[in-house]
Amino acid sequence: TGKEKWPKGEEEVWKAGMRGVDKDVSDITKSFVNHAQTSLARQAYNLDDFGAYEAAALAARDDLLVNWNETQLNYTRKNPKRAYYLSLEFLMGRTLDNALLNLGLKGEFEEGVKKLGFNMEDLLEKERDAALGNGGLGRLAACYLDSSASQEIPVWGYGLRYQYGIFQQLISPEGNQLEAPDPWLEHQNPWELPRLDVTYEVRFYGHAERSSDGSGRANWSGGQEVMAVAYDVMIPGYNTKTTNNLRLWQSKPKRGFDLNSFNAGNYEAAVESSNSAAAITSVLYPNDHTSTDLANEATVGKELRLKQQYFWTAASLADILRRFKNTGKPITDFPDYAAIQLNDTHPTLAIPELMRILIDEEELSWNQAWQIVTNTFFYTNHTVLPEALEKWAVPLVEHVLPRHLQIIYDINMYFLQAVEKKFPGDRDRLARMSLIEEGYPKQVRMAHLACIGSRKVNGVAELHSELVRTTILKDFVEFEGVSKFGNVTNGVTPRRWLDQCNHELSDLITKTLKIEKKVWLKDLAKLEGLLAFTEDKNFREQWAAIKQRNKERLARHVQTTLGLTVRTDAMFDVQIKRLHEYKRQTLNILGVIHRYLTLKSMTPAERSKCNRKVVFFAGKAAPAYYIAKLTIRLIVNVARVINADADTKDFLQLYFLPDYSVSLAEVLIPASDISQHISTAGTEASGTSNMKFCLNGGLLLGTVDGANIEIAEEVGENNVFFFGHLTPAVEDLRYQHAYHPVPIEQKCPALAKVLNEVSAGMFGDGGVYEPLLNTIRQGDYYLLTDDFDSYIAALAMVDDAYLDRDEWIKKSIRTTAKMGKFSSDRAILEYAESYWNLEQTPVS
Ligand code: CRA
Repeated sequence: TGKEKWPKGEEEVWKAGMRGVDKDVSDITKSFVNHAQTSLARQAYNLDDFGAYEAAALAARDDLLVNWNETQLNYTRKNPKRAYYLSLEFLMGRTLDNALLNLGLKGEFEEGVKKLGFNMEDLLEKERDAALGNGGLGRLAACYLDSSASQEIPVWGYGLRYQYGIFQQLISPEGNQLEAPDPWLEHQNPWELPRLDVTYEVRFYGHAERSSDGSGRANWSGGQEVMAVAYDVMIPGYNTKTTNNLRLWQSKPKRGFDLNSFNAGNYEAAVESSNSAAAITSVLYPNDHTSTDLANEATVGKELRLKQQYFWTAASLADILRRFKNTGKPITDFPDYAAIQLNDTHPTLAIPELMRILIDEEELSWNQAWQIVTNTFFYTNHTVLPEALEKWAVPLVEHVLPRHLQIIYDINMYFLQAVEKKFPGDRDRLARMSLIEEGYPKQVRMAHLACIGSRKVNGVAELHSELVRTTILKDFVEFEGVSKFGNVTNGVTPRRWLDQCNHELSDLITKTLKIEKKVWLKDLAKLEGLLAFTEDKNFREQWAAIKQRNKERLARHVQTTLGLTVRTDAMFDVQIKRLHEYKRQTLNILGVIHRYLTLKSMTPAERSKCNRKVVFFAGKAAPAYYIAKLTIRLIVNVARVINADADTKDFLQLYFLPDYSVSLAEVLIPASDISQHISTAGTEASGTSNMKFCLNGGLLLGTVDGANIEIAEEVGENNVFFFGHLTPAVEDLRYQHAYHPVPIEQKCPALAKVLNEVSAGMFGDGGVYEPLLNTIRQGDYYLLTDDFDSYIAALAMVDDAYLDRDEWIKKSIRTTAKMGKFSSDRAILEYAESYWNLEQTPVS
C-alpha cells in the first residue's frame, strides 16, 4: 500500500548490496566461478563435472532465492488464504534442469557452462534424484507443487526430510531384487535451506490426565520430547516470479545426550534417546499399498511409522498456527486463512492434533473446535484396495499418543450419537461406520477419521471417486450427503513431463503452433491446435523422427548403464510402475512368453512378416512382497532366454531396467510407442504415467480403469487399445473363482500352455515360480485367467495398427493433442477453486 518505510538502516546501501536474478551469460559465469571458488573451494585446475554441477546448482539456487524471498514477502503483505499440502512423500527427482527451465535461463546457463569448458547435459546427469516417495502418490505431490507455483497459488508443502529415500534396487544374476540404502544427502544438497532456527518440540508417550472441571480439557505430560527442525526447498513456478516453499522436517534430540547417564559412565544409555529421536526421520517406508505388510511387521516397525506421522503433522500444524497467529486474527478465523489438504490418510492425526491444540491450549469448547477442524481439512483418497486402508492398533495409539486416543474416542462418541439419531436402531451401520474396528486388537480406521474430520473428500479419477462413494465410504455418503464427496482427476506437470524430458517435441510443438515463449506449457489445452497438422506429411515426418531419436537415446542409456544393445528399429512397449499383483506385470510377462512361443512355432518366412518389438519393464517391489519379487525374477529370466534365442531375437527383445526412478522415467517415456496400464478393473485409482506417455505421443494399451477411461474419452476410443472385463463384473468373477472354479486348461488353454512351459523349466528351475503361478491357478484374485485372451487379442491389434506406420503417427499426434485436461495445472486450479477457496496471488 503506497510507499512503505524502509525497515532498517539506509535503503540505498541495502539496495546496492542486493542481488537480482541473473540475466545474461556473463552474470551466470561470474556466479558460477564465484561459487566454485568460495562455496566449493575449487579452481579451474581441479573442478570435475560433479563440482561443476554443484557450482551451477548454487548459481541457480541464488536466483531461486531472490524470487523466493519476494514471494514470501508478497504473501506476508497480502496475507491471502493459503493451502497446505501435507504429504508423507514428495518424489521430486532432479532439480537443476527444472529450476533453469522455470527461471527461463536454460539457454544462458548452457552457454555459460560451455564457455567454462563443460557440457550442460553431462552436469545434469551428475545430480542425484531426490527420491522421497514410493510412486504415484509422491510424484503427484511434486507435480502439484510445480503447478501451484506456476499458477501463482499460495500453497506450501509439508513433508519429512528422510536421510534415506526409496531404496536402490539391484538385480542379482539370478534375477532377485536386492535392496541397498539411498544415501541421497551424502553430498551437500544445494536445493535446501536449513532453517535451524525454525524448530518445534513434539511429544510422544507420557500420560494424559483429563481435568475434573468438566471443560473437556486434558493435560498431556511426560514421555519423550523430540525437536523438529525445518529444511526449506524452493519451488519455482514456470515463467513467473512466484517461488513457493516445501518445508521438510528433520528430527533431532531435544538435548544432545542424557548427562546423568553420561556422568555415571553409562555412555550407551546416554546417547540412546538421542538415537531414537534421530531415527524418526531416518528412512522412507518402502511399502506401497501394503499396510497389511505393516500389520505383520514387528510392533517396533509400526511404532516408528506412527511416530513419523505424528511428528510430521504436529510440527506442520504448529508452524501453520504460528504463521496464522502472526496475523493477529482471532483463532475462529483460522479456516478463512488456511486449508489443509491430507494426501491420503497418512496425515490424519492432524485432525485430533488440531482438536488437542484448540481445546487444551486455546481453551475452546468442543463444538467450537470441531467447527474449525471440519472447515479446515480436506481429504484425498488414493486407493480403494482394502489392504492399503490404514488402521492403527488402539493399544499402540494409546501408548504413543495417549491424549489423541482420548480425542479420537470422543470424536467417535459424538459421531455415533449423530448417526444413531439419523438411523435409529441400525446397529450394523454403527459398527460399520465407527472409527474403531472391533477385534483383537481394536483398530482405529484412519479413512473414517479423515472423512468425518474434513470439509470435503475426493478421489483421483472419475471411476475411482465413484467407487469411493459407492463402496468404502458409502455409509458416509448416506449420512453426510453426496455433495461432500467429489472428484479431482489427477494431472501431471507438462514442464517436466514434456518440455524437460522431450525437448525436441516441445520445440516442434511451439514452432508448429506458432506460440511465443511456450505459453502453451501453462495452458495445455492449446495442444489441440496440433490436430490441424495430422494431415501434414512433413509435420508427421518430423514427429516420427523425434520419436525415433528418443528411442535411440534410450538405447544409448541402456548401452552405457547395462552394456546391452537394444535394437531401435522395433516397436517399444513399456510398463513402468511399482510391482504389484493388481497392476498385473504378471499378465504382461506371460503375454511376452506367449509371443515368444508363437514366434518359435513359426517358419522364418512367417516370422519375417511379424512386427519387431522390444519390451521394457522397470519398477521396484516392496522388500517384503514375495510374489512381486518373484515376478521380477521371472521377467529377468525370460529376458535371459529370449534375448539369446537366435530364432526370435530379431523380433522380440525383453529388458528389465533396474532401479526405476523419476530420472529413468524421463528417458523411457518419450521413447515409448505403446505403454501398458493393465490393472484389474476397479483397482488402479488413477495412474499418472498413463498421462505422461500419452502426452509424449505414446499410445495406451490398458484396461477400463482409473484415468485410462478419461484419457480415452479425450483422445477417442479408436486411439487407445482397451481390453478386459469391466469393474462391475469383477465381484461376480471373483465369486466364480472361489465357488465354481474351472481348470485353466479348460478356461484359457493359451494361458495354461504358458504356465506349463514356465513350470517345466523353460526359464530355469520351474519350481521357483510355483508360488507365483499358483496365485493364478488358485483363486486368481486379479483375474488373469479372465482377461488373458482379450489381452492377447489387444496386443495383436496393436501389432496390426503399428504396421500402418503413417496411421500410427496420426494416432500419436491426436493423442498428444488431446491431453490438455491432464495438466496438473488444471487439477490444482480445481482444488484451489472448488475445495480450498484460494485465489491466485502473483508477486506484484
Ligand atoms: N499407488 C494410486 O494407486 C494414483 C496415485 C496418485 C496411488 C494411483 O493409481 O495415480 O495414488 N495410491 O493419486 C496410493 O498411493 C495410498 O494410495 C499410488 O500411487
